[in-house]
Formats: sequence, structure tokens, C-alpha cells
Amino acid sequence: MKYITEGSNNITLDIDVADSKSIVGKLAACDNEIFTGWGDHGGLLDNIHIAETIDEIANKAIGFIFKDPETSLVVMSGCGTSGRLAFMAARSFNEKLRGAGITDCFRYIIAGKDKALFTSQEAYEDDPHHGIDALKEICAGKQNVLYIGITCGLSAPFVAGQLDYCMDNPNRFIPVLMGFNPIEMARDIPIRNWDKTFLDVARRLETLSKAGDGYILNPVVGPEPISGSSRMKSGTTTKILLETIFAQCFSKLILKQKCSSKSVLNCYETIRKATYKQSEKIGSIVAMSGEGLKHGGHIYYLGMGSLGIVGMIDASECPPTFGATLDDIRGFINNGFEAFGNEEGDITHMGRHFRISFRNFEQDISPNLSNKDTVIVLQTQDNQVPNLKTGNAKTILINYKDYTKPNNTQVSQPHDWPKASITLNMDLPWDECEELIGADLLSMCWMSLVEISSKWICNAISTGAHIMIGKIYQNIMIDVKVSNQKLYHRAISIIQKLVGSSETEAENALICSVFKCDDPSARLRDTTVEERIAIATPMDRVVPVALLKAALKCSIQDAEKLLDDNPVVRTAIENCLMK
Ligand code: S6P
Repeated sequence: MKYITEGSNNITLDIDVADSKSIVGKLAACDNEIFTGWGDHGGLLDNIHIAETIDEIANKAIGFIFKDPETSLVVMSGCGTSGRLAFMAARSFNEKLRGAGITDCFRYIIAGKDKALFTSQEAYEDDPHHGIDALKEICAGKQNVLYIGITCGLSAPFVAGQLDYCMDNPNRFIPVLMGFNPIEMARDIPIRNWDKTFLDVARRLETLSKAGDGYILNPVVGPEPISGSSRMKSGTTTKILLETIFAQCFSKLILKQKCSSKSVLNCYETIRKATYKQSEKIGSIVAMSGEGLKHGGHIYYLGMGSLGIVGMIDASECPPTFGATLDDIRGFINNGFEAFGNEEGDITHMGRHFRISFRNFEQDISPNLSNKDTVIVLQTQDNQVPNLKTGNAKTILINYKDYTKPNNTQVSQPHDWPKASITLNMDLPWDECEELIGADLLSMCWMSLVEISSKWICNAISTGAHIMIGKIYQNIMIDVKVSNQKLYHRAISIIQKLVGSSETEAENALICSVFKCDDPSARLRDTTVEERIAIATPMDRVVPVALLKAALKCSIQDAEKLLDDNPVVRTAIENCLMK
């Protein structure tokens, strides 16, 4: 079965050879599909069923959770990017409740706990029991729980376990499944140590949802610009949907006003258009950052509060998406963990990549900055990043106008800040948004719109920069880590697609690459997928080696030598496939 979220987007088939401005143009066109639809599937703006489901979930939250927030919880949970966005949403929604004097009742769960907010912990994604345990722990002592399980591909066993647990305990839990494939495409492969597949769980929830005891919110937004990179469109849609559901709740609870989900969704579309109006400048930022990476430089995002988090999330996704090192792209936030607001608090002790404050930036990074490095500052007028030592690094300022500032003046460049190489003044159309959702709700939610705009820009920078250094072939990230079920199956599809081999041939080539053998023995073919993943997880270049072996029918040693001679994976693969 071809999963839409794992598919290849026609718009980006040649993104690997596009110039930086065209890269941004192609990303804009892909993001447009979120709102206008893909294939026969309507987009967020014209899919009545989606708008209705959003309203139903919001109403359920009001009646079931907010009637007594002391004894209730909204839990948002997911793996990788889905878990990070759940964290970001919980943090921002709790702030709004506290601001209105209401007990905060949003919590997040991420597979692999808070460490996974910064570094990918893909193995936990495959474990339904780990999911159930985490859910039980967080809900202890609470009577009513609205659970939102986010899995873009409708695939993560971690989330399947939690949904199933909710359905086993209907007196306490209302389950919601959020993802971006049709239900029939939910993953139907066996889950280790469990007797159900994701599809079984989704079908069970589908039945329950007919009685209003659960919900499935799964708009189809089309394939990702880089195949399978669900941090991009799916991540964006996750953020939009969560914020649209709870904008309705906050509007009713706090402002005592009705709000239409369609108008909120239209605001996001307005912001998408305004953001990509700046494609030319964003393209220049991509070019500058990519050029730096090409010469061994780094990209650093600096931002206050939630804008710092947008940068940090974007950075944390680069190792699993592009095989980047944890040092290539990093993000920093004012006041470190104090501002970050995660469940486990300060986890600096986990290692140097968990040193996230501006102070840490000045201590660890500033002394070694060179002109190959790019420092990207994300700020609004009220949340300006203070002068930090950036040495010879290229500095890029991305400035947003505050909605709440009466005279809407631009962010001024802080005194002594080294002359910025590029300044991007984002003039978001607040007047249009105000017409759509009114001044009161916009005052409460405008920062979410700034965040989505910065997410689009950061995603474009990190994706574009990695395309420029040859990490992508066509629109596929070939050097994908084989570190969980989803990625194992993605690896096989990549080999099948590019070499034209059968599924069995592709899997055999992968097994050869994992076990470093030229012809897999019966014993190796008998190993379980989990055993292969455990061995492949710490390995480099598993998929490129398998791909060359399958294409050239050569030995593993020869495939490795080809890659040694041509370390830019894209060039090595292109040379070999053109033979
Ligand atoms: C995707 C990212 C991954 C996914 C994670 C969860 O760009 O690298 O970490 O977020 O695998 O996927 P899903 O489909 O369950 O949301």
C-alpha cells in the first residue's frame, strides 16, 4: 500500500537541482496543498468534515474537560516532531489558561521522554507498552482525559497503544487520533509484543467515533516536499489543527465569544501567503546558510520564548532527516530551561547538546564562530534577542511586527549588534487576520501565527541548506537512518523506487548492507526486522550502500568504496543510476 505521507510530491521531483529561490517556491507550493487540497482530497479550507470534527472536539473539550479543569487533563502525545509539537502546544495553551486564571490542564507526552525533544529517540516509537505506561503515569489521579494521539502516518505503535488503552477505559478517556493518511492506509504490519496493528486500532476508533465517543481528525494534505519528512507539511498541519481546536475553546471560555474554525484556518492561509511573499529573501538566507554548511560551518537559531523553541525543534529534526550531526544546526533560547518549560525541567546534565541558553551559546559557541557560520535571530518587537557575541559569523535577522503594538514599528536592530548580512522584516497582515477572527481572539493568538511563519522559514532554511550540500536525490533523503519500523520500510521503498527492484530484492540488499555480507544466508534472512533495526541503528550509510549494491549488483565492499570515493551521496547515487 502506498502511504500518502510517505509518497513523493510531483512538485519537488527536481528540488535537488533547483536554485535556492526555486527551492523556496517549491516548498511554498507544497504548503499550499495543506489549504487547497491534494488530488481528490479537499484542503483545510474546503473540507467540511474536517471543520465539523474540529468543532466537535472543541465542544467535547469544553463540556468534558473545562467544566472541571482541576480533575481533568488534555493530553497531546506523539513521537519525534509530533511529540515536539505536542510539547509546544501544551506550553502555549497552559500559558493562556494561566493568564485567564484557569487551572492549566494541558500535558504532552513524547516517546523517549524529554531527551527526545532535542535528539531523536526513534526506537520508542515502536513500543506500544512504553506509550501505555507513559499515558497511565501522566493521567494518574485525573478523572476526565481528552487524549489526542498524533501520528502523521497513522503508524506509530507508541500512539496505537495509548489509543487502545483509552478505548479500554471509556469512562475516563475520550480518544482523538490526528494524522494525515486516510484510515485504510493506517499501517497494517504486526507490532512486536502486541496483538494488534495500527489499522486494527484505527478501525476500532472509527466505530467508536460514530457514537461520538472518539474522533479521527485526518485531513489528507499530500506528500511531503522531501519524501516522508513529516516534520514539514504534516507538522505544520498538526500545529494548525491543535491551535484551531483550542482557539475555539479559549474564545468561548475566556472571551465568551463564538469563533468559527474556518476563519481561524483562513488566518493561517493568510499568513502562509504573506510568509512566502518573501521567497526571494528567504532564498538568499537558504543560499547563505547552505554555502556555510558546505564549507564546514554551522547554523545557529537564537530566539526568545516560543520563537527559540521553533528554532530548536527545527534543529533537532536535522540529524534524523538529513543525517546531520547534532552540532550542524542548533537552537538556543533566552534563560534556557527556565523559559523552555518542559516536564523534566533542567536536563543540562544529559550532555553539551542540552546546553540551550543564550549564556551557553556565548560560553560554548561564540568563541569558535567563523565566517562559515550563520546565526539566525528570530524576534518580535517585544521579544528582541539581546546582543550576543557572534564574532565573524554571518548574522541574519528575522523580525516580526507585534500585533499588539499600536504603531506597528519595525524591530530596531539592537545597539552594537554586528551589522546583519540579511534583515528580513516580516510584515504579517494583522488587519486581514483581525477581520477574520476579531481583535480579541487575535490578541490572544497572534504569537501562534508568528510561530507558524517562523516554522515555514526555518524549515525552508534547514531543508534548502541540506539540499545544497547534496543530501537529497530528486526529492528523497537517501541516507536515512534505519532506526525504527517506519524507516526500515521507507528504506526498502527507496531502493525499490530508484533501482526498480522487487520488494524482496530490495529487502535482501538492505539485509546485505546491515550484515555486511554479499549474499544473505538463510540464517540472516530469518532474523526479525527488530534485530536488523537494532544492528542498523548506529551504522552509517546503510541505505546508500544497499542502493548501490542493488543497482550495480556489486559487492558490499565495492559499494562502500564507491561512496568513499564520492562522499556526496547525491553525486554517488546519480553517477551510479545513470550508468
Ligand atoms: C519526521 C521526523 C520523525 C517523525 C516521527 C513520528 O520528519 O523526523 O521524527 O516525527 O517518526 O512520525 P509520525 O508519523 O508517527 O508522526
